[in-house]
Amino acid sequence: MTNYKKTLFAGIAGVLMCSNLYAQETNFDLSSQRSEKQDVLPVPGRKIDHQGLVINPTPQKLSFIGNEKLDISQGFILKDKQKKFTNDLNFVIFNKNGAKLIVDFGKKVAEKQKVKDVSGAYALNIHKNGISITGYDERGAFYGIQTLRQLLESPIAVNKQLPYLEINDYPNLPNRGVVEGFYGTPWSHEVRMSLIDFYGKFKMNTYLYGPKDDPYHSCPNWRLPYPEKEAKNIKQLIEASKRNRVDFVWAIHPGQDIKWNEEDYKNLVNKFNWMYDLGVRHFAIFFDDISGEGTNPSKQTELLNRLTDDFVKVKGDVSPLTVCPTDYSKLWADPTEKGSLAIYGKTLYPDIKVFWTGDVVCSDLTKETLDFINSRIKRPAYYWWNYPVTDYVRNILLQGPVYGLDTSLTKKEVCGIVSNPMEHGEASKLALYGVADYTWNIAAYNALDNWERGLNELMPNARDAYRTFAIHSCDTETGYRRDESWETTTFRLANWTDEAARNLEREFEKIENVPAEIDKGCTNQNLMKELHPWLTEFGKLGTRGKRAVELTRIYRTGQNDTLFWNKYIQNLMSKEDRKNYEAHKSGTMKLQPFYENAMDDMAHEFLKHLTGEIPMDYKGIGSFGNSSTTQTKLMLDNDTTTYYTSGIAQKAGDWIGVDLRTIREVSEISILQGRNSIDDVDYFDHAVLEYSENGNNWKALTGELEKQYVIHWNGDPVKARYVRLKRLDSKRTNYASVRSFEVNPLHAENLGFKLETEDRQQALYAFDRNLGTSFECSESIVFEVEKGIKSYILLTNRLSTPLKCKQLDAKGNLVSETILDSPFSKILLENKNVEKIRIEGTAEIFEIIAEKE
Ligand code: 14T
Repeated sequence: MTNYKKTLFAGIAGVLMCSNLYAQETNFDLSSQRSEKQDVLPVPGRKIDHQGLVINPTPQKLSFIGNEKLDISQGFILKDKQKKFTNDLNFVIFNKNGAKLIVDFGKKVAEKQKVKDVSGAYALNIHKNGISITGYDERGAFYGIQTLRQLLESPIAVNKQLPYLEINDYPNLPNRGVVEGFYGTPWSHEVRMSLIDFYGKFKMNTYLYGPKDDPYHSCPNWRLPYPEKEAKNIKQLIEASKRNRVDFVWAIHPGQDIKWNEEDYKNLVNKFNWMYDLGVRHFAIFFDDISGEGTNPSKQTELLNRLTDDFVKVKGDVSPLTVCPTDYSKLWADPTEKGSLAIYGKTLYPDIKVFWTGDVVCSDLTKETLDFINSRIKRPAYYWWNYPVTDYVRNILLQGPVYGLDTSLTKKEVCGIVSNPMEHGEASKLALYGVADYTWNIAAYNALDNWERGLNELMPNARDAYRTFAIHSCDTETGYRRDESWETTTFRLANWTDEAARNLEREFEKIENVPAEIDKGCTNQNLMKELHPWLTEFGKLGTRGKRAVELTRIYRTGQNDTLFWNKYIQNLMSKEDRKNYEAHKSGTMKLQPFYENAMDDMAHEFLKHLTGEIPMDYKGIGSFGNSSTTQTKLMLDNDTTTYYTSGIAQKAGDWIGVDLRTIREVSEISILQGRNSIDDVDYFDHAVLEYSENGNNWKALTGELEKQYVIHWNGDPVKARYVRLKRLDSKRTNYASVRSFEVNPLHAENLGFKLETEDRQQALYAFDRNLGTSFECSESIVFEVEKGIKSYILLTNRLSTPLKCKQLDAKGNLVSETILDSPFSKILLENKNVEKIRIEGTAEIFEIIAEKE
């Protein structure tokens, strides 16, 4: 792996997988360039009653003729005028007494039927003499056949009768499909084959082959021919593409180590020739995500033009090339006359298609972004849509509606759209069902309705369960934000109503049952395999959520502390639970936050009820789009290996802080910035520490803190409810990350009594008035009894073995010994002579609360 690639991987992995192995090697910091905006827009459109007739993509024109119907109970007699389609019609029963089915194509016949003169256009007529399909070209007739298949699969055909109708249909965009262009495990051969059939079925005509981690597509082996097995597979993909009238476009990604010399030019031509011999007739060159010499735009266009002259034109049956420029997004493209895009516009042959991802890497498709790019490259851009790709959030599965694509666009502005999918090919089909619809019939595109239909298509026998999973699996949490759980209303403890609680509980119950239902109803084994780890976690989230609602009811009765605490710890996530959830998460927008907030709020109120004082747990806040998500908990979890990260570039005015829930005397603050303290880039390198009573008026606690990962302040107490670290003037555009943000950390010296245990620092968490922290006691903890105390409440997690509680006098003699076997236990002091308590055993202790006489 080249150094650059390592860096790039780290960019992606660093963002999501908390790995920063290579993060310091870079001088071209990609992670900071991925500054997607974080507004979550609602899904447009509405569900429609299709009255038993579903065709995807939505036809341009469909009209019923009268009320009459064609009887198809005897099957069909086929007139395949150009003898091209017998293999495409295996879904119909042939019978010499059947209804007539005529299939033909070509300019002349098409003109007669008023079929539009674009590739893929067709007319399908059902009338008393039978059915006729007329394509503008072979592809058009094939699409007519796909429409027929869908008509026959529709409920309107159950009685073996089809209504008389006329369909006149054509695609809005000439290039529609998929670019296998993600980082991560490339699709398997089997999944690719299944997807190619899917493209054909839904009238997508392009499959760009360019998986970043195929070494023969990119570095290091782009110069070498494919080994035999891979070559055989590619041949098969080309065959499958032909059957589906899909253009198989083979892409090469040579930019990281290409030399602009004759030798590498020959290497490229040789590779293209080998691919040509395997059957490739459509080629693309990707110059994305590279650094160094390869990025030179003049050399890039020179290469493409030369290949057009020497290879494309010479072969005669190769179509014009496609290119992805290094400046594929507005985020870092030089907009000036001297910029690479302008150079493309001036020098690149006009028939070469140029990719563009929009204003950022993962962006919505807008007229504005197309105006920007088209005016520079002097042609309608080819849109590379980075959705539903998840290579930058690999713990997420995107199952939401396809939206964010302007529905007033035409081929004058965009020559085509390819979707970059997830490494989970089968699970990407739901999104591709939408892309197919949008690219075919842009003005009629109805995002929500398309998604509703897609769910049916993918899981007809477990549709409702799949819908439940999908509606809660839409958002990326920190990347390209998407609406999620839009039918679910959650609430905070303070806003409880019985009705809202019952509704939410019902939803969580549904969620709990989803894994079993999908398991039973999903007939696509490969899809099942991809979904499985997410479904498992989703089911658990259902149980957690349901229990959180039940627990809230118990909490609200306020009657039984022991019962509440037992149920509370039963519903807490263990480290292991969290790890598993993190690896395959869904419900990040509403469901998991509901659980987290409910549990935190109840813990807070419960401790307040036991102590009579406001507990010390606090909340993360900040200026970033994800500042109010549960992500901020990662800086308050006493684990410096986990961190909150903004997930978007930092800018002027940004800040990260905490809300102490009430005004307190603050005398000490400790912050660990960055993902680590060695050359990390994700931090405020010019910052100031501030406090406020009301969140509006802020006062500084420090001067300018320059390049400080570790920030520590103590001084005369100030009254504050809010504390924050604010960015000052800086050129930095990295993410901002905080590992730990402590206010008034508890010190053993300030406890007011003595504490003896193997790890005193950790043991403080048993006395910090915060149920969000705990002490893992492995042997024993001994603490001094303060004057005026009559009893203690001990709050622990589930106990695997009972604890021993020894009361000792001043000399260390045993006054009493009792067994504690409940997570909620009370220790009553035997007499005034007891000076120490010794608790023995293994337990996670959340809090030890002293009760005064
Ligand atoms: F070619 C491009 F249009 C493109 O999008 N390239 C990559 C693509 O392979 C990847 O799947 C996609 C989504 O993560 O984004 C591009 O790769 C990046 C872009 C970044 F800004 C990788 C890391 C980045 F920081």
